[in-house]
Amino acid sequence: MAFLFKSSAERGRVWGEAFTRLLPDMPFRTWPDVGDAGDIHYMAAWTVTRDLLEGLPNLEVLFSVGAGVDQLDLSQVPAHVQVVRMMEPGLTDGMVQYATFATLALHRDMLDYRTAQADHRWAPRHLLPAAQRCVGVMGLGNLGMAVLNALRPFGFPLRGWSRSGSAVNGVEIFAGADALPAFLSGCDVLICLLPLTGETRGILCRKSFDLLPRGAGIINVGRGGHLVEHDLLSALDSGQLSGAVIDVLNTEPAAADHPFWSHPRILLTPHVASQTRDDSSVEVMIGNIRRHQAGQPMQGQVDRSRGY
Ligand code: NDP
Ligand code: OXD
Repeated sequence: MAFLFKSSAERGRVWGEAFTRLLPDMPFRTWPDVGDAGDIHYMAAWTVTRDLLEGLPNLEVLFSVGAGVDQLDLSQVPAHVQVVRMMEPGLTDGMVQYATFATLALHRDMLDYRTAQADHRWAPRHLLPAAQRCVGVMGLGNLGMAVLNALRPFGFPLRGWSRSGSAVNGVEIFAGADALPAFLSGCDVLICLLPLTGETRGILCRKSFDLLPRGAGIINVGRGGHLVEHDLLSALDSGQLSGAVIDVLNTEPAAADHPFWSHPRILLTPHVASQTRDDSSVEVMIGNIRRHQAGQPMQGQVDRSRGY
């Protein structure tokens, strides 16, 4: 029984060393050196193809090397293969840092100061107390919950929206599509931490922006497919939105002429909000392999019918 890794060669080397140290009985192979394909029962990848999966007749579990699984294209994965997303402390730490930074950047008018600095203008702005700026998080999963917990000490009123509406201490919760307008109507800063599914694609669109308080800011750290990019540009032009921090795009990397590069009201980063940490990822994955071999549920198991 062997494990196949398909991502960058450098990461394969690092993961291979840690994996072999922790689970020496299971050979670790790095794609494209698959060896005897019939041996492969477990695999970790960022993306896969139908051809590759069809060549692995005994594959039982496919681990995403990221928190999201949309990039795996679940329609290509045979129904009997269990899919597991990454839930590990390194990813959570990175996302908490980035979402906190982005919220504070919008709250403390950093887009205005960036422009003023470029113009050599000394232009102080009125400081709004945190208690007067409500922050809303879409998606109350592993990452959304951690972000809300990190934002609590700043004193922002907090709200959260998800399908089931799980409770979070000190956060006003909204559940399901019917509650989306009420949720949005109070968010001065909106953070998207949803998975990309058929239901959430394009959710950051003109209709949603119009429901936000005028002058709100948005932070997209989910997936590029959540955002309708031209709707963001229109909402910024009209003043309905005052700024955006964007970490993910529909097409990555951004083309040289993408309008977000030079937009004064957009802070753009290259899909770096968070990254899997090698040591903790391998430990979490091996814990899941052991659970699977013991017939127990794995952490982060994806419900294929929901797409996350
Ligand atoms: P989880 O699966 O733990 O949480 C997903 C949350 O979204 C759940 O609360 C779920 O609701 C909610 N949700 C899903 N569909 C809907 C819907 N239709 N309506 C309302 N709520 C919905 O995911 P994580 O927190 O681990 O990760 C979230 C996403 O963050 C990833 O899928 C990935 O796209 C992105 N990401 C981006 C990174 C970056 O660097 N930019 C890094 C890591 C992740 P419920 O609780 O009811 O099930
Ligand atoms: C992830 C990501 O999903 O890095 O983990 O985007």
